[in-house]
Amino acid sequence: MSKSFRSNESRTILAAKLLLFIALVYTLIPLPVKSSSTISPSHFDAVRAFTYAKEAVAFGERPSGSAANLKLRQWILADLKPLGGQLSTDDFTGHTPTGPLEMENIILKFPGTSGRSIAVTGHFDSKKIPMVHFLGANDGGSSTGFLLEFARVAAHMPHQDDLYIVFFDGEEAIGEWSQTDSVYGSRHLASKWASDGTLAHLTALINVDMIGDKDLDVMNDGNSAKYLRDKTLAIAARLGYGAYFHKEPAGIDDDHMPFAEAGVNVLDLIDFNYGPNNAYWHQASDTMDKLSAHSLQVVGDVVVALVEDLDSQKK
Ligand code: 1BN
Ligand code: ZN
Repeated sequence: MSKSFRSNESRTILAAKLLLFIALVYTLIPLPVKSSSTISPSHFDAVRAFTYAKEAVAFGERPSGSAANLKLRQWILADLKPLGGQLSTDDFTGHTPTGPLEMENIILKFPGTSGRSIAVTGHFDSKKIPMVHFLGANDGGSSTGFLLEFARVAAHMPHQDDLYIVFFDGEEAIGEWSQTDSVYGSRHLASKWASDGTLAHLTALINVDMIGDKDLDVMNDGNSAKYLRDKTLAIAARLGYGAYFHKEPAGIDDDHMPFAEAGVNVLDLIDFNYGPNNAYWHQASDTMDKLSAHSLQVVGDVVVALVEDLDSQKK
């Protein structure tokens, strides 16, 4: 047995021990957890949407015309600005039962090349309810958080159509909900877009409302276009989210209606079953603890897939 053979042998053993040590170290050190936003920039990050909703709700009661509503608008605009795209405001006077109120929709557009457009919308105002500290975490907060995160996704999404993200003011009625006392922002924008020709290019408008409820069950709104409802159900089933979407249609009034009445293909995604017997709706109990990031993830994934599907269509 030569000396060199023995040293070769010990070198081999040493190398094996070293490899074993490296393998052990690798199994013991945890890999950094990938945040969902590092997976892909066009992935909807519901934790971010939830945080945005919480931040919006922290502005307090935010009815149209209030100081908090104005501050919230400034905050939304500041958040959207770095995303690029064409950011604008649509200022108008809402003629309410208690007098005129200055209101403002916020519009972000990512122009495409197809000559067609898709809009994703929701409201940021909260209802003013006398004697009630109404924060509207789900009703106003969830749509605001959702749209801020969707705007970030849209900024990274390959698209042929113009993508519009619209934050409506004045969704809530000042008094009793009626045709003339409700959806001030969407009525104003539908009329404006009809006049300036934008509406003629709009192939779909997807409105979200009250989509943060922990116990998510999204309506199959009978006032929405059947083909958009069917696409939504098919996408939800494909993503494993079928259980969160009602199959039976039932109609509901919301910010999509002025566009539906103007002939646009619309879809309203709303969970109008908030708390036992809808007990949290328009109540002081509509607070952040009733919401979950998972519900925002379900709706976010479905809306992203739906927009991708609609955008890829050759019409
Ligand atoms: C949704 C949230 N809505 C108001 N806040 C619209 C609505 C109004 C739904 C009346 C049902 C009845
Ligand atoms: Zn409401």
